[in-house]
Amino acid sequence: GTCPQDWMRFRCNCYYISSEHKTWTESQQYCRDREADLVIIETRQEQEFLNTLSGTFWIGLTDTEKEGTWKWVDGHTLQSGSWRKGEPNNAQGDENCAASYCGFHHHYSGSQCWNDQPCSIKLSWRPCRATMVSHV
Ligand code: 2F8
Ligand code: CA
Repeated sequence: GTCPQDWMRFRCNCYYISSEHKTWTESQQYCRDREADLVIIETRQEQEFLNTLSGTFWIGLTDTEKEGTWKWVDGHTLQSGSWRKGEPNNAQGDENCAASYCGFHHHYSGSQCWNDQPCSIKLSWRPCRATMVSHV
């Protein structure tokens, strides 16, 4: 299989990283326009791969539908998250989108580094993940 030009491959998925700032919803639209979606982190290995990219980014996880029930963009309910200690805290009652800060802030070190944030803030970059295009 192959990934499109400028996309990175990890195992069976292709990842597109952009440096623009966008809100969670804008980021998702950007991904969907590319037949992808915000990243769903399915394994520890995938989280570790994303950590090597060392930035702050939106992930495809939100509790907009029902406060406290975190769902991936494919509709699955989150089983076990990698939240930072004390998160998600729904600060100011307005934090319904999840971001990963692993490898970015020193105080978000280790692998427990997700934080819920207002969906309206603009994060610097986010990975889109698409299933790898395979050629038979
Ligand atoms: O201390 C954690 C806390 O830090 C900030 O609030 C003060 C974050 N807020 C924003 O990013 C807007 C919270 O999400 C975070 O929980
Ligand atoms: Ca928070």
